Amino acid sequence: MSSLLTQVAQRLGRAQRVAVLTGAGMSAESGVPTFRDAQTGFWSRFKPEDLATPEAFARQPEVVWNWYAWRRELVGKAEPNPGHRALVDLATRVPALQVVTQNVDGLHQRAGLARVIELHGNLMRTICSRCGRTVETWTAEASPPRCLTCNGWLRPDVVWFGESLPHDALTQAVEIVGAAEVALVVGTSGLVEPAASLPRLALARGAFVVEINLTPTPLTPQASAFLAGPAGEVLPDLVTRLA
Ligand code: BJW
Ligand code: ZN
Repeated sequence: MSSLLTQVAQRLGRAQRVAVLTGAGMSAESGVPTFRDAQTGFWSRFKPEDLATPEAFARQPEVVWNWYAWRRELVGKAEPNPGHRALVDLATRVPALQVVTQNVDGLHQRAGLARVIELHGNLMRTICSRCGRTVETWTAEASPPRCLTCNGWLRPDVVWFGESLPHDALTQAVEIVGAAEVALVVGTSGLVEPAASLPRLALARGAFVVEINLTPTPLTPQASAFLAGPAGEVLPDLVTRLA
């Protein structure tokens, strides 16, 4: 493992363009449960895949709104972990490094990364499900609260199953991953499309694709290197070896 880490660090040290694709495992050590982790307490009776859909919101708007309100509070209290901070450090050492995240928690930005491509939106933003306006404040009288402009239900500004990803974010992600010499794929199960196809695009374009995860995923057999371990330990270790 230690010589593999050194080899990966050497690749990173030589690279001009590095893309980093992150998933929920990136924030696990900040105390944010991953998407496919068992939920705790009241929410253990629900499957996230069943809540993160427009159909669930139409059927049970109160349940879906309250689930996101609970997660918003959790993320608000969470802090970036050593893995997030290592990527900020790495960004200062590589000529062009771009993080593309599936996470909706904003922890990369809070760690100090100026530009992050968010493929699945951001939990901390709220929009109107009818007129699409971004809404900053609302009264907590109803769950979900109503838009003051059009009376539509408010919802989190995230991408649910069956919804399109933000066009610009996806276009930029494809460009960046397609042009990268090294791609780090951190803490994602690789089950959700189209994000799951990005590492394969990098491989097809000849990039050195490094997967960092606790457990193997469908990408692992194709990855150029698999670094097993928590992102909050592997990433700082990797950056230390760059010198
Ligand atoms: C650690 C760790 C540590 C833990 N260190 N590692 C092609 C084929 C089949 C289906 C489709 C297809 N194209 C589109 C679809 C449909 C669908 C889809 O992909 N379905 C699959 C489930 C089969 N995709 C969509 O609907 C997308 N829209 C779209 O494509 O529009 C056009 C279209 C629509 C319909 C049909 C065809 C085309 C939208 C996807 C939106 C995903 N949204 C969510 C919810 C966001 C809001 C919220 O958070 O509530 O995004 S779903 C959820 O999954 C969330 C995540 O960003 C995403 C990915 O999850 P992630 O990050 O990989 O987390 P986990 O929990 O799965 O894995 C954690 C990993 O970390 C694990 O591997 C752990 O081992 C690891 N780990 N601790 C390192 N410390
Ligand atoms: Zn509205």
